[in-house]
Amino acid sequence: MKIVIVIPTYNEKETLPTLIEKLYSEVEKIAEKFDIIIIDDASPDGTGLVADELNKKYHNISVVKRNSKLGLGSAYKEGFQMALEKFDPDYIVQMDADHSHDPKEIALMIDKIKECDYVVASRHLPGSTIIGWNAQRKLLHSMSGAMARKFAKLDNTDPTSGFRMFKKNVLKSVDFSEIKSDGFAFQVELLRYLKMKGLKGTEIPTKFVNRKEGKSKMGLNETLQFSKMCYRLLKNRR
Ligand SMILES: Nc1nc2c(ncn2[C@@H]2O[C@H](COP(=O)(O)OP(=O)(O)OP(=O)(O)O)[C@@H](O)[C@H]2O)c(=O)[nH]1
Ligand SMILES: [Mg+2]
Repeated sequence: MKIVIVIPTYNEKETLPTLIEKLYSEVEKIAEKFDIIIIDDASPDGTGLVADELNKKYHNISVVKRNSKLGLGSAYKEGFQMALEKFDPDYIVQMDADHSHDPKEIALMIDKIKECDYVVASRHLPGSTIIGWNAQRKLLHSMSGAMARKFAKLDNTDPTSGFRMFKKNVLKSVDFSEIKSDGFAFQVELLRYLKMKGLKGTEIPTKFVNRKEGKSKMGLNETLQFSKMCYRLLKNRR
């Protein structure tokens, strides 16, 4: 079985090396072949060069260096398409670089995906935990989750989760030009797109740990983009 893991990065030079090390020890046990795609948006801290060094050590890391900060959703669009064209894997995983998502849970996703089209790691199932968020971050998260459920008509317990696994044919069936969001709102718009196509997802509980190194990229601009997406969905404009 072949897996590709797509990781968008912006200023993650502290977190990336240890994440790649953990991915190796976990994913090597479960996949016959696995590749990692890092989509870096000209990180000023030199994450792109750190990724090149990691590839010299591990040999199966493809580093895409873009010229400017084009957004998380835009990075996933490019990374998913590259995964399909270059590697033709059975499963594609998306995850953050900041250790919020535990590579150990990829094995649980593989067990679950056999019954459905895609799996989302949810922070709101029995057995899930969120470690290290302050009250403001919790509030922002519950508001964005509630808005996603209402405006995108999703029934996911955690529609903004960025830790997911897809079967190859699921992503092959996506026309990425129809997903307008290039920022964090992409996560919700993709779920809505898959739901409208009649594809079925399932959820697994996850242990989500707030980043200890580097800085969050979730800011006012992302919140505005998210609100715009909700408005667009409400008006039923794509
Ligand atoms: N290529 C690329 N990656 C990005 C961009 N914005 C964020 N990322 C990456 O996307 C992932 C998620 O970003 P985070 O800053 O961790 O966002 P978050 O998890 O919602 O926020 P925190 O909970 O505060 O960490 C990380 O791996 C980031 O480095 C971007 O514009 N381009
Ligand atoms: Mg994060």
